[in-house]
Amino acid sequence: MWRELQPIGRHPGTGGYRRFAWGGADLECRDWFREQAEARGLVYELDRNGNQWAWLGDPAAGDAVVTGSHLDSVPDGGAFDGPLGVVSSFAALDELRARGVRFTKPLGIVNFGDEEGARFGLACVGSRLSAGQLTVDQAHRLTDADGVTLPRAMEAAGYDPEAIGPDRERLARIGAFVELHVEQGRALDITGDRVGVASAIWPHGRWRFDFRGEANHAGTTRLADRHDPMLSYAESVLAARREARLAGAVATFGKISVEPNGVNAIPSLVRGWLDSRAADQATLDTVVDGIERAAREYAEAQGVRLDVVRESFTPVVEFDHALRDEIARILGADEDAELKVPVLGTGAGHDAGILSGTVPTAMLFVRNPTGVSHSPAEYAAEDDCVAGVTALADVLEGLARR
Ligand code: HGY
Ligand code: MN
Ligand code: MN
Ligand code: MN
Repeated sequence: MWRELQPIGRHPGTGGYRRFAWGGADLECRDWFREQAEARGLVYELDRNGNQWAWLGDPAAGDAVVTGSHLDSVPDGGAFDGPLGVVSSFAALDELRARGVRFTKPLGIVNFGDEEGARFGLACVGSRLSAGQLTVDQAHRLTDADGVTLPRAMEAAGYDPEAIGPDRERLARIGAFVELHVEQGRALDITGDRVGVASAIWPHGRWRFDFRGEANHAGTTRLADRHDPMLSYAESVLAARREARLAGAVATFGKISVEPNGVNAIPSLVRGWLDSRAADQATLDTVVDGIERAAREYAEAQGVRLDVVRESFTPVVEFDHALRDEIARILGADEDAELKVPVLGTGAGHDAGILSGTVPTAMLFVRNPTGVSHSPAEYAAEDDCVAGVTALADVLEGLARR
């Protein structure tokens, strides 16, 4: 199975790790999902939002136990963020069959589409649409860097964009959703554990800072006469690091676009996208307000106009405590429920976070000794991956029997 993970994770389709929604490599990963499902005699389904499902038993019976994750990636992401959860789901099913487990409830495996939001800028599009957290109109307006809208991209991939919308009936038939994911940090490496259980997802969001200045000649314009948005942007990046450090939060300007983007032209417009996350809402608000306040001061000093748009936001997700504790017991908590299995929070968003408002949801993390993610350096050792599969199989067996 792990050999299979590598090609899926390092898809050669578009330069290795570029598995963007509805693009070539993403579609080939989707084909791989369907092949894996059909090879196991599972009933394959594509839902109205392009999420893929593989069923053992009839989901209409309800109270299904579902596991899975996503196969798309960020630009030059890693081989494990997403694919590890999907591959482990198929491997866990194989293990349960090998154990001779009889399933009293439907068991589902899901690949949620467009989790990273790398192409259209919004994370978890597939799960947000199904959970009704993204309207059809908002989704139809999503546009990529080449001006291709989500509907056009879906159509080009042979999917019907008019079909998208809430899928609450499908979600109502799920009794528990468990997403296994590579840890995007080093907590398990520090405690020396192979597998952990998630407690919560930090509140996080994406803001677009538009700095509008005055295009001019880089060589002939006196410094005193410049209204250079790049300067205001650069000072705002430093402010983001300062505000985050002060608050014990994180803030990243990870994406920028410049117009006219010429080496010898003072820009007219610099767009910077901020990703900020914190352990609680109040802290996140403090950090982002601080960054915006500093950015406005810098812009004013340069005679630059600043507009800030909040493009997406995910409130704190506290995973279902009863399900989390049941999973911890299944994974070996001792009699007095002292959790042997580490329980850890995460700053990374997940489809499980989106679903948690609708379905009892939990997450398992697999140790990542590098702690690195959203980079080719992301890693999970094979024996930790196998431990993750065994843990997931134990959890699915326990939940399918309750
Ligand atoms: O951005 C995130 O936290 C997730 O990997 N989509
Ligand atoms: Mn990710
Ligand atoms: Mn992920
Ligand atoms: Mn996820």
